[in-house]
Amino acid sequence: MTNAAHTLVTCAMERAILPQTFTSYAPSNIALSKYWGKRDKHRNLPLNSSLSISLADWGTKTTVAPSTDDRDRIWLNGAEVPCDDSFAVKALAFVRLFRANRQIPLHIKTENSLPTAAGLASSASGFAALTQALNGAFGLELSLPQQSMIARLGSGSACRSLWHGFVRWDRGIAEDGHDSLASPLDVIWPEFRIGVVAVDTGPKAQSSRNGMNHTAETSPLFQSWPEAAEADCAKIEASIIAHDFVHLGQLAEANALAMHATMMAARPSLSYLNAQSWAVLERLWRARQDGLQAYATMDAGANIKLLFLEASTEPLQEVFPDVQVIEPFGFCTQQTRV
Ligand code: 2P0
Repeated sequence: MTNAAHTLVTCAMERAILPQTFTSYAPSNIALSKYWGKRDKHRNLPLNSSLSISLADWGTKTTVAPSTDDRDRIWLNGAEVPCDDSFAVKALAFVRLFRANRQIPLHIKTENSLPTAAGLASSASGFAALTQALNGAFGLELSLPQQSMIARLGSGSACRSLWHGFVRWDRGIAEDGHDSLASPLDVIWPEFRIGVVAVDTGPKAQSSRNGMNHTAETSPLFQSWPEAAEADCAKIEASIIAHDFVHLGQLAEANALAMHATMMAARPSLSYLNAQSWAVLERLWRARQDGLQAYATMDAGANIKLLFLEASTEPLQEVFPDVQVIEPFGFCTQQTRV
């Protein structure tokens, strides 16, 4: 069975130059309409489309350079990682896609600007930045949509991290995955804000990949998820285009809660949210009754992300003094060949 992304990289590598040092940056992203469940686990092809907002300067910077000592080496946040560490294994397996069977040892340096205390996953920005850095280092000149398709093989949500702003990942229908890639929405919403309320910053007990598969395989509620999530995605896109914040917030919060409901109904039950997460949600719901215009979304972790507009920043900070505020449209891009 063919894999469109794999074929694309293999063909592109036929015109590769000898690797040159290249640095790239990709933002992390948070889904407003979630990806949860795959129709193909090997190609990371989703059952439903999803839509995210990128997190500006919260992301990953990666440098790919030719090896100076004839072997692969990898660094994370300044410290060298052993090649048998799970982080290095995943990254090097992805790099192997580009190298095929050729001997091209590389040095890879990756740095996350996501505050550790925010407890946000960095695999989306990590694989997006690595894809861009490999594309640059080998002079492949792949387009961003092509890179999105390739980044998806590292981690599904990485395909949405090739752009800033709102990004939609179309599920596609092709078996080889050539139509399952992301594209940016032509919408700028400078007042849009994300607030991160950190609840648990430790490693999660269950990876999102395992949690997603377990839910799809065992949860009776999962049967209705793909169709409902596809409909949510279309409605959320329409509310963004219309700058209808209340509708967007209501839909995004309901979509996140529905995703968590499918997990809770899994057998055995799965919950990434803990008592503190629910306490934050209850505080939000009470504040909303008192007039605060803010909504929540939650992923495969205990932390709560709040959606609000600039005008609500101060009242929101009164309710959540520790909230970390992100301005998704206050970004700059970095991409340099050294
Ligand atoms: C999302 N999540 O749309 C959803 C919501 C978590 C909850 O994408 O197996 O790490 O590598 O494709 O991309 C996290 O899943 O999973 C994720 P793989 P990934 O953001």
